[in-house]
Amino acid sequence: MNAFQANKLALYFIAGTQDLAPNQTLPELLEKAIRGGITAFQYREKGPNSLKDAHALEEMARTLQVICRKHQVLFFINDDLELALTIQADGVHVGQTDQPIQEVIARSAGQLMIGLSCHQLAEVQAANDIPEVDYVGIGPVFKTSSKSDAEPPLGIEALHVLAAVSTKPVVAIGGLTPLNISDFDFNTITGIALISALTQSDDIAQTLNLCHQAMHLVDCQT
Ligand code: 3NM
Repeated sequence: MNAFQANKLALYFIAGTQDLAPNQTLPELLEKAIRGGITAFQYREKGPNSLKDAHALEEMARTLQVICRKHQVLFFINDDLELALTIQADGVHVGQTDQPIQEVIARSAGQLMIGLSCHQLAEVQAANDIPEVDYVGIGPVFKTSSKSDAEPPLGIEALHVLAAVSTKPVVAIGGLTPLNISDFDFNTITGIALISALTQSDDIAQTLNLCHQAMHLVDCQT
């Protein structure tokens, strides 16, 4: 991952069918988030109410990928290496209990960027030793309602301890809002990943604008 791509981890939106409110659609939500200035998107179908049908899933992934490409937003697939390879996504993101990272590396052979979730020191240190891992997701920082099997919240201090150990770009995740990221040190944290702060926002542009301000990013709304 080059510096240009790492910068694009700054505002990282994650969503799947399970995260939608009754009258939302993923393409519409993604378009709104892109207009608000997100720089990366991860398509994540997981848990109750997620899309299970492989054909429908690939079709949705391709639709979302087209939208991301049009706006130069990085497009990641969560925990589905075959789909990421089939559609030539920008990257794949895996957790510690998903498909083993060495398998992902062996199969993707430089075709995909790779993100890995880490929750503790040993995992961050192990990721440091794997050159093919492009960035780490560290969390959950706060309590989250979007991941039923989430680890206990780390809190801000532990997040920063882990981020300082990481030699990779760090994307913080879990319960993040424009308000609670204001104490983050964005010299050590490259980006923030958001699900519910955006899927449950009444005004996505405003929410992202507040994130921009908290992160001291230059305004990149379109
Ligand atoms: N991964 P929200 S927490 C998908 O800790 C995910 O690895 C986590 O959703 C981790 O922004 C999480 O709604 C859910 O809290 C984040």
